Amino acid sequence: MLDRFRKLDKSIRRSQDAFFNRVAGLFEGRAIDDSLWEDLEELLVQADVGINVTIELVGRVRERVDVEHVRDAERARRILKEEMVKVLSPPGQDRGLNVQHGRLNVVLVVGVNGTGKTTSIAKLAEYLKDRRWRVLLAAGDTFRAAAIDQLRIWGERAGVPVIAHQPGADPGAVVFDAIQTAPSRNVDVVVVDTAGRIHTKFNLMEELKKIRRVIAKQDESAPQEVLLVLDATTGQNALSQARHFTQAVNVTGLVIAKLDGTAKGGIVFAISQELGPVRTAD
Ligand SMILES: Nc1nc2c(ncn2[C@@H]2O[C@H](COP(=O)(O)OP(=O)(O)OP(=O)(O)O)[C@@H](O)[C@H]2O)c(=O)[nH]1
Ligand SMILES: [Mg+2]
Repeated sequence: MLDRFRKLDKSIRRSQDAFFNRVAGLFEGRAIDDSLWEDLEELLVQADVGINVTIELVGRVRERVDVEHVRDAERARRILKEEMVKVLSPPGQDRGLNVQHGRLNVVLVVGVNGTGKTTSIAKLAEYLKDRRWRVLLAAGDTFRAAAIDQLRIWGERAGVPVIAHQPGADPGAVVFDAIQTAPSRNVDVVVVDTAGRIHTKFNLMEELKKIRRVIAKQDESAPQEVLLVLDATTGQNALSQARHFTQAVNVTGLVIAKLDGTAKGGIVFAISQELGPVRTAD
């Protein structure tokens, strides 16, 4: 999944400030010595990777560099990349997005305000549509009229239909409607947008649980995916968000938005170490 999303992600490479570029840049024209490892550790910690993951990661790379008698920094950089990918997506656990033909798949997208949920849904819709999945978007963020319009515009651009009710309507009713409508439109995947919510607000999290229950009532194996969208620039608070949303609605995957243009995207490594495989969206 990670690799497949990476292919979408040209902006990581474009941005000179981006975390991954800075890591790569560190190895250019360098000898492999203690100062390289020190600089790498410093960069990873500054980027929110977290002390524990940094120590483990750099330790593993150093060990491989020793064992494999690596002398050039470019090869060391590639080893680091491999080890970073392993943290995000341990071998054997990269199961991809859990969507299957021959059934209705529901993807519920959650997260705090402004993290990039709706934008990531647009990217996901386009990604799925390109691969011949029939997608329907459900405008479950009924909180603001602008949120409904935003999803409609993205839907139009991606060429996928959008089910929306009036602003202020019950999000559960929108989701119910979308799932009911899906079979007659031969839809494979319903992607549900939700209003941004603060992870520590009890009522808001209860509302999210209710949306989840409406989905599960139609089909107990749904939602097949609950994707938590995190803002890469958030820092350590993203860990707390991940814990709360996981507790409330059983998050199945993480989407890290806004990785472009930030030197801080390292939080994804700390989170995936604690909570499992990550998906990036950019
Ligand atoms: N640079 C960058 N900006 C992004 C990305 N994703 C979202 N944004 C911007 O972040 C802002 C919020 O994005 P939305 O997709 O509306 O976020 P949201 O989580 O749906 O917000 P709410 O529905 O209000 O909670 C917008 O200005 C987006 O253009 C990204 O991957 N990179
Ligand atoms: Mg939104």
